[in-house]
Amino acid sequence: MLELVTLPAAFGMRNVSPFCLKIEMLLKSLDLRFTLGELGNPGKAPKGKLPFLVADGKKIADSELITEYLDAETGGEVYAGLSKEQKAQGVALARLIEDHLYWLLVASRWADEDWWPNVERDFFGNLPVIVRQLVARLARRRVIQTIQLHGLGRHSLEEQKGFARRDLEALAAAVPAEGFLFGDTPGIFDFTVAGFMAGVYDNQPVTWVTELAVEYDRLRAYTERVQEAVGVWGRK
Ligand SMILES: N[C@@H](CCC(=O)N[C@@H](CS)C(=O)NCC(=O)O)C(=O)O
Repeated sequence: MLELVTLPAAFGMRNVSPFCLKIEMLLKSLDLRFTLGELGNPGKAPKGKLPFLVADGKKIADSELITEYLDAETGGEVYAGLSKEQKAQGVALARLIEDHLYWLLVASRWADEDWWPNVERDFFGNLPVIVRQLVARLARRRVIQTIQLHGLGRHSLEEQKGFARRDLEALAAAVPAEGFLFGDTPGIFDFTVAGFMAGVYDNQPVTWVTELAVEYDRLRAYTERVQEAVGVWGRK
């Protein structure tokens, strides 16, 4: 039996982490038996981030390493049927989403003064009142420093919106108007895109990234189509 350890529900989402949702979709599509576990403090995960997968008593951290593990365990089912070129496109899309647009989503939640109280409530709300504010503020400072180190945090909000718009435009052009990226059924790279966009479209209340993303009907319809096809939704 496999256990996928993810963040608890937040912001109207059952599974709020795009990396966790991607793996949940993948496990379901591979027809593997698994349970979902929750960890409120990612600092306690093997690499300080979620998800991790518990398999045969071993903890595998990082969604890409989990994907590689599952591919090996299933005899190559994860990437089956993908050409070298398709895999290259999928990896490029994953990098765009997970190493660029993701940080803008993080900024829209953690750095936005108006949105921040939602993070404090949903991520830190179950801590004792006496330490809640302190722990939340320290965590916020660390996340804002990380976005600064990444580089995107050094831009003005208007400039960040420009970067997000160009990412979303690229994604909207990359996904098909019908069906899935590379086949008749959704695969790992569809789960990467849709797992991420589900959290952009459905997080409550909307962030400034959501406000930009709703302009892209094709991307929204595709995100719904993938969730529907695999039977896994990010929202509650
Ligand atoms: N490269 C990792 C990224 C995972 C990640 O950033 N997870 C976030 C939740 S969406 C996390 O645990 N963040 C906690 C932290 O950075 O302290 C993966 O693909 O699994």
